[in-house]
Amino acid sequence: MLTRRDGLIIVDPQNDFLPGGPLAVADGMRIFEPIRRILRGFSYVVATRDWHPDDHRYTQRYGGPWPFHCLQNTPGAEFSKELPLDAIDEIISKGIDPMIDGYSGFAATPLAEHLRDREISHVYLCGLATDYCVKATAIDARKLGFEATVLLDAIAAVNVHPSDGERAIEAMLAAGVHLALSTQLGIAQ
Ligand code: VGL
Ligand code: ZN
Repeated sequence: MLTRRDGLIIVDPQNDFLPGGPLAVADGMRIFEPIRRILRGFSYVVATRDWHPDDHRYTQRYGGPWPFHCLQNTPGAEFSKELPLDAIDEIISKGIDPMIDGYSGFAATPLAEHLRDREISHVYLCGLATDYCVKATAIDARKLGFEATVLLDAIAAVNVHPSDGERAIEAMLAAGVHLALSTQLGIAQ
């Protein structure tokens, strides 16, 4: 059973990562049904958002790997309409510094402080994308001393290479991240 020390982190549920966007995760829409089902079972829910300036060094214009995505204050950076905004307690913007990738929700953000203020010791992670921002956020959570569980049915991978999602899960396991399904949390339906 979940307690007040458990928090939910929804990583980057933004339009640009969904079908039609410049960095679309093919089966990205799959995250929303489980997210809506479990959201209200958590006393603290954080959504992170990729929030890049237009001179971000990880965009292809500057020799980086990515097309322009999640530019600050553009429709592509908005949360999907599938996400119930009223159930989000905190929005964490990341990727603002043009020189750092900003994959992790903890990179140059107050996320760890917010979690500690709330005495959250265990974070559950879902969202986009498994092989970048979910992975980086989960591994950083472990490094910062939090228990971390990734919800396998509420994540989806970019898969630039076909097995990237699986490799990301292996890397998370090696960092001490637990795996679970949204249906195993004991949240009443
Ligand atoms: C992401 C690539 C670039 C993500 C963000 O949210 O996983 N991936 N920026
Ligand atoms: Zn990005």
